[in-house]
Amino acid sequence: MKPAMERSSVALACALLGLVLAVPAAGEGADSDLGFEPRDFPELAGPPLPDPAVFPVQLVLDDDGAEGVFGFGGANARQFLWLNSFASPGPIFLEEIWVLFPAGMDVPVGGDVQLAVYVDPDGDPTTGAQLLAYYDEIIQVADGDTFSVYPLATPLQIDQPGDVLIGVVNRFFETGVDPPPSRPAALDTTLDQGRSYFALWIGDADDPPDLAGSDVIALEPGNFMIRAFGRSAPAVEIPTLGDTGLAVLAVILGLVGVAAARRRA
Ligand SMILES: [Ca+2]
Ligand SMILES: [Ca+2]
Repeated sequence: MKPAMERSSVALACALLGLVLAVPAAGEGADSDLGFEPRDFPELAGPPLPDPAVFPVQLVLDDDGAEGVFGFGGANARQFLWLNSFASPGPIFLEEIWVLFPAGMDVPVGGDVQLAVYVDPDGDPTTGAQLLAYYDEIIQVADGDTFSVYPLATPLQIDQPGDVLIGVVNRFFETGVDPPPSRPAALDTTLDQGRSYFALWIGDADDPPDLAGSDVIALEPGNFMIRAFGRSAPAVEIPTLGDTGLAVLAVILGLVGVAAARRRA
């Protein structure tokens, strides 16, 4: 991973300014720049939500159906990270991550993606967040109808307070090399939750995708089709003394007091 301090903030600002200037208005559908493009998706993507008895913690922002795609097409196609920020779920074991990939957007089945999990104590992804874990995976399905489902080999215990961010990097694509007109992120725009973001680096995303070297930008509007599931972890308990322990402590303190009194006598 390249240290953030090696990066030129001026160069990044210039790169971002170029992208922002190139942003088409939502719905214009230009395929050469940063932006949103309406697409037809099935109304209900599968599989159905898991049984809450299996995964009581269900981190979901979308309504099952995407209405469009987001990303950077043509000459500006690039690696980036798209993420959802889930309001603090408390201590959890994270066990599965789901991502819906669109059809017809040069998203290759079997292509590399990277999943990343962060915790964000201040609830503002634009100020960065702590990378907890990342997973190198491949795209299972890219039909706009079926989530790729990624069970974590080991449940990820998240004890730290804060929002949980789950993101995806399109590693199947190398920035600047034979750029396809790809917008790989499926987007639900029915009811904006205001909790989706994307992160840009100069060139390819850092590996691992530490946000310290990136610029994180709020997506407006829409919710990325990224979900996560797990179960609550037991809260960290502060040891306490029971009745017996308190009685023993009282006896010990009494004996200490008697001993001290005798020394003074
Ligand atoms: Ca929708
Ligand atoms: Ca933050």
